[in-house]
Amino acid sequence: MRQLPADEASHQPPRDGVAPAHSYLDHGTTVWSWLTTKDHKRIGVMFLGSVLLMFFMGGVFALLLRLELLQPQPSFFDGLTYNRLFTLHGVTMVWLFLIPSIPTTFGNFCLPLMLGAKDLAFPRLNLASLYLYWFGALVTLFGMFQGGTDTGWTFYTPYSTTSSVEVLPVLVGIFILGFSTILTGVNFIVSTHLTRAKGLTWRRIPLFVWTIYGTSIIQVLATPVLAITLALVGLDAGFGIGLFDPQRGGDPVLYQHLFWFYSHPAVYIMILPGMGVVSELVCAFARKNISSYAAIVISTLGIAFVGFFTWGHHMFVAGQSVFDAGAFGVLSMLVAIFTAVKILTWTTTLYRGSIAITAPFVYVAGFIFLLFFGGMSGVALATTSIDIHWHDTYFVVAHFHFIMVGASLMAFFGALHYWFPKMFGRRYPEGLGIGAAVLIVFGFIATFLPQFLLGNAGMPRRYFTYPEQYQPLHVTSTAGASLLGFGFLIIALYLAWSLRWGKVSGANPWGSRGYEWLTPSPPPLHNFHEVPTFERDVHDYTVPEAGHGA
Ligand code: HEM
Ligand SMILES: [Cu+2]
Repeated sequence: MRQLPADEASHQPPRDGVAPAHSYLDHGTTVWSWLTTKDHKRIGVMFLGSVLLMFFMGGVFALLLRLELLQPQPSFFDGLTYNRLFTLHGVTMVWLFLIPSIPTTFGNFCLPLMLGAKDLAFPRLNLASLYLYWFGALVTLFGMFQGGTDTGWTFYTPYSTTSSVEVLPVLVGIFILGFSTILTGVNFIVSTHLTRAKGLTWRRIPLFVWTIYGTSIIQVLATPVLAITLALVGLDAGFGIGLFDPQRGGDPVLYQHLFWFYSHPAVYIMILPGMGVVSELVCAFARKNISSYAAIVISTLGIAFVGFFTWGHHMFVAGQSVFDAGAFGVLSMLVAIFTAVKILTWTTTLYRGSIAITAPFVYVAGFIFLLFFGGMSGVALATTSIDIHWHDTYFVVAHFHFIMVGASLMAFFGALHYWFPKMFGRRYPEGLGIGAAVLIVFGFIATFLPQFLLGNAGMPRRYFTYPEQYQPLHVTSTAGASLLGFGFLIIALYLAWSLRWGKVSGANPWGSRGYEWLTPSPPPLHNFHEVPTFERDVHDYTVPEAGHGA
């Protein structure tokens, strides 16, 4: 196992907690200077604070759900409250946390640094994306708390359009959030095409940038479909046009097609950025270039493209023809092949690498391990004959949490620990970081592995009462969820502490060859004292690095 390079700054005594002079952090210390900034780094940091708050809220809803599921009979909540809680949890975790999680925070912060640019192509638009996110989040949360929305995050019709439950404010909120996502996507696509520094050819841009690029294409193409769908549900619920109501000649299955035509590609908006983080961290902690750059780029674009043709696998039991079900099944498995190419490329890069065990690396190892299982359970669910048995059971709940939590969330926390020193110029206690990461990975397995068994035994999702024989597995799952909660609490505490009292970090504490480490920590407002010339491949560890961290 390799020791990390001595971080030259860590030998200097901390200077009264003041970060190096003239970083982006101390260009204006008033709240107003932050609220009116056009700096991608500050906007990234404000998004980070916002999505972490949403994750905390979504996590509390999850723990309340798990608490109720300790007992087979109703204990803390009634059925209506349980339905409202999983709606709150699902909507918060999907639209307020995971979709913006990596692109708007680390994407925003790192993209210009990785492209050798001063900022994104449209700085004002970037700030507008943040305000739209805040406004959309407020309207969505107000709608759910005030209206008591209990439809689940899928808003299936005709229940969402004919029942007395209030869905309109929530739909409006998610509609606004969609525009924040679209504007961010446009900004990232144009920046990748037009702001690259000299010498930075497409064959050289970091793999994280490729995944943000692929994600942005999905965001720009798929999100308008969600906007139209939500508008139609709003019209149906508000004016009774009956588009999705069979009693008035409408078709509720049409809603499912429209909803999943967006929501399945949306799962790649939630996983592709994480895959990009893993490609960066695998190279940094194995001190090796990726074993195949082309394999990662092609599989990224492959997932983004084929992902648009698989939505029907959510509707195998909605009266689909055998041909359609077969076609959607095969296309879904094609996505699994691209995912397998990534897992193979990461593992061959790690093979014979000089691995440094750090907190970010533990999250990467967890990501690869859990994505493998999450992916394999996805292949099984894409097989129509088996899915008829597992549809709408805890097997499905386990499957998507393996991908959304086991993979995406691990990548998010890996990225947070990896780029924390660059963003804030401070180190966090590595030992505690590794311990918390291990706790999170095992807490995750204890929470969601039992749910595969529950689902296979017939436990339906969204039920809050169940036959007694399921109790041991539910209790194990809740115990695991508490470990997860405890792990996230420890992380919140030591990162908050490190912001003020952590060791001052040097420019490149990991000895990484990522281009973003060519600038000081934290970076100056304009990113580089002099724009680097990109003469080498990113993560090329074969050439000695002169003045790295200049
Ligand atoms: C961190 C720990 C988490 C725990 C312990 C957890 C737990 C749960 C539980 C108990 C349910 C309800 C299952 C049911 O009654 O059917 C649920 C549903 C769900 N979770 Fe999580 N969850 C976590 C994280 C996440 C994350 C990060 C996402 C991100 C996308 C997410 C997305 C969802 C969705 C979409 C549903 C379905 C809600 C519905 O049925 O409408 N969860 N989760
Ligand atoms: Cu899907």
